[in-house]
Amino acid sequence: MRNRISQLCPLSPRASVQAVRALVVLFCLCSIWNTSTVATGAVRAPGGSDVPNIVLILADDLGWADLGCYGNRFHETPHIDRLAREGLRFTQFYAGAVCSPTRANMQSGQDQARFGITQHIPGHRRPFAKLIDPEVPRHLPLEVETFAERLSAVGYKTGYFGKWHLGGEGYGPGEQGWQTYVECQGNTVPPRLTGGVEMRTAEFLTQQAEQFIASHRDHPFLLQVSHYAVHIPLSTTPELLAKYRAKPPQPGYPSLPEYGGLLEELDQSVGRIVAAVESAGLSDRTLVVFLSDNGGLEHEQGGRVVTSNQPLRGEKGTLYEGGVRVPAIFRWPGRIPAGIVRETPAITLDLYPTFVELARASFAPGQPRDGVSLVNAWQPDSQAEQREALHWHLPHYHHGTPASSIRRGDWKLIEFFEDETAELYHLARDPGERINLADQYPERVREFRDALRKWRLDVRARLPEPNPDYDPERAGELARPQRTNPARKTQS
Ligand SMILES: [Ca+2]
Ligand SMILES: [Ca+2]
Repeated sequence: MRNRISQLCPLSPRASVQAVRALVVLFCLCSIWNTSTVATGAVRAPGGSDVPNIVLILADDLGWADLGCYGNRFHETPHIDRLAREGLRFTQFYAGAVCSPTRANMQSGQDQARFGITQHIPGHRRPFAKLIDPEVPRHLPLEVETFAERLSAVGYKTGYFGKWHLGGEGYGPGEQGWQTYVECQGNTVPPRLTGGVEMRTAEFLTQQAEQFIASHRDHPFLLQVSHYAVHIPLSTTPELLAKYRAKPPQPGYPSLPEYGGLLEELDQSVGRIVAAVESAGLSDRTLVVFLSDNGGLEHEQGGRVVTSNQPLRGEKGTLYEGGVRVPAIFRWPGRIPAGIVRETPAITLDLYPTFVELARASFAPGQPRDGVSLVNAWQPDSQAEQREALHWHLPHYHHGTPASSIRRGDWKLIEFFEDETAELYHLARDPGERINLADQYPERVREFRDALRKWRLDVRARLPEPNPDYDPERAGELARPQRTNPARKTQS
């Protein structure tokens, strides 16, 4: 049985249509929810009782420096911090620079540049900027086999709750292997979707997750909870707002009460989802993964300061570390030793092969695999880098200008398309990317740029082009996407 609620922007005509559709679905949802989930779980899958349940909790726009276990002293995140104490915390885990690219690579196990989902869907454009950026497809292709589809094939029950951002009607979680799903956006869920009163989204998603876990305790399950927190527009409960307004700010840190409260809502949700796993008696059979989909947003468009990724440089929408390095924690009592901290780089692409390996599922024949399994990361002797390089391709204007980047070992190069310049950093000595070493190491710059160009050709990455309407005075102006020519641009 498939369920879907889609709550989109109230100003969009498409949203109005979907809201009406969602209202209809809601009545179905309320009446069939219990039967759809309870009826699924009498026996464990043929794979055996030793394949784990997998719970993936995704935060939205949560920054690398926002959590207590990553050093923050203003926010209170005891439940997420507890996961870190009881499991594995990565210090150099990466995602894409914005929402849809990360979600595309997570679900597909392939770099998002292969699909052109290198910007949030539907993207935005700057008609007078120096470059015209490639158009972003409106959805993840259905023919892509997601990890939910691969785990479904070996008997897992799959549930998806929250933000999707990989396509609208016909391209949602239900079309990509998620058997039970509720899709919603925003930090509140209106009464017409809850069937009662307006509800905080974190609370709503938590309730869906608790029900799903309780209903599937006797069968291997894959659960993804995709929170909207801590995405703007910021809001929180009156109680949490008052609590954080009364709290002394952390010196040198924005310490926004609305942000702190919203993050605490997220933290409480994590605590309750883990409690649901524990009360179902599934702790030692359940991998819980918590991470963010991109780096923290430091500035809203109007200039308001939101959070800080310090000591990292940059923010969401840039390829500096603050844009792509995210918190990531794995907890599985009895299998992952408590309190491990890994500095080995890893990336959201790695979740797919990790889950396929743990579930004893198989990869889709012929489908590229761009990540590596992280199961080795919690073995006692594991420190080795398993891949040659990590790559990012962001050929769009977001909080920076169009760029690509590559990391090999401790070295990272960012290539900017507007002026064809490059910056080179040594992340171990300079994690804040303050000292550009490009002039000192021209050979390394040449080598990295060649490797980046070769990778872009391999994944058929789309590139920006010179803009004949370029106007330096108006370069920052935004326009709604209206282009109709979907011509695929590839590097030549
Ligand atoms: Ca995001
Ligand atoms: Ca598919």
